Amino acid sequence: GGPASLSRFRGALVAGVLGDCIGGEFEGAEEVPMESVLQHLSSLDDETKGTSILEYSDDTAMARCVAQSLLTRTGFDEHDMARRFAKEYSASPHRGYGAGVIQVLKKLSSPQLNDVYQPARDQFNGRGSFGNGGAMRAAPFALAFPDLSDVKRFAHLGAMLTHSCSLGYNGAVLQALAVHLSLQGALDLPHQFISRLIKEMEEVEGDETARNDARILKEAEKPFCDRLHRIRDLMDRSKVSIEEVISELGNGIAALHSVPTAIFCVLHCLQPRECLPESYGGVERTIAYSLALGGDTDTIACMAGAIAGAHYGIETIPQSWIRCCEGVEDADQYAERLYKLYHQS
Ligand code: 8NA
Ligand code: MG
Ligand code: MG
Repeated sequence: GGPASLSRFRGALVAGVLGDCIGGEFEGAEEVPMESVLQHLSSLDDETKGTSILEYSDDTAMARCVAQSLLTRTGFDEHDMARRFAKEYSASPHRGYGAGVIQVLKKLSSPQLNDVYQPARDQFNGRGSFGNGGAMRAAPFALAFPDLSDVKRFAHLGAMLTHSCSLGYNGAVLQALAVHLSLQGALDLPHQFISRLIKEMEEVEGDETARNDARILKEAEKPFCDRLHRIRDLMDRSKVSIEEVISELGNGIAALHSVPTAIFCVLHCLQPRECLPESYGGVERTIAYSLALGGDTDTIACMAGAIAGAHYGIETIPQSWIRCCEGVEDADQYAERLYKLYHQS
């Protein structure tokens, strides 16, 4: 479909869920041979295996809350979103949440709480979390607002409910920007896509707080911009090994070590790759490649899946994958409703 078509909206949310559900198999694994990835993926096509459903994790559980809140409130409402996070956590606490964020989610359910941003600010001795938990649920922000400055603003605030360190919430801003630009067709010109992200993040990371956090954590002056430049260098190379991607960009639970990685996975898989079956479409290539990096595979595949799905659209996603993942039908409905909200405003 054309820019901001319904197919792209559906692709974004559905492929995000698929990345989470399918990627759970390898979460935390240090090394994942491509052979194991392809075996896992071909088992999804096996009709005889029948009924076993791959469950979604914290990534999708929280993205659902974001989508539901944006839809019900027709925009961003921090109290409503915080309530949904807390309620979802207490209803299903065993979805693989990060060790720190659980404390925030428990505090958010207190009826006495006035400032919904306070529990997140209290994390890690007042530094706030830099985990990728804000970024993993950022895609719906990209689908709710046609204006790029709204996407940045609300992705930031939505992440701040649990992640108050700039290295956490700026990962969410970057992920939302990537999905938003992809939705507009920006991945047709990959080099311009990355330049645009650098331009936007230059401004985002120019902020006093971000500079301060980067200094304290001994990162580059503008950490996400630094990684985006590394992505550009890797894109220009004819061959890149999995080891190099991991050492340059990371595969861990910090937003800085996973959001740029997810963006690279999408860019790297825009063309067919030797290590992947020729029959694969773009979303399949992107998710398969993300899993082969190991580490926080469900979250990297979820984020890469959302960006890729916004580019290729829903039609390219195999039915066999859709059938075996929990929560896909809901994601598809949220996408349709967000599409209407986006085009209304
Ligand atoms: P979070 O906010 O609890 O952060 C995750 C972890 O990052 C924390 O438990 C800390 O170890 C570390 N961390 C974050 N900020 C700081 C800081 N300022 N100082 C020191 N350490 C810090 O949770 P989240 O929502 O960001 O979750 C991030 C990822 O971890 C998600 O992908 C989620 O699925 C989870 N997770 C990962 C694994 C795995 O094996 N990779 C397993 C279970 C859960
Ligand atoms: Mg998860
Ligand atoms: Mg994860």
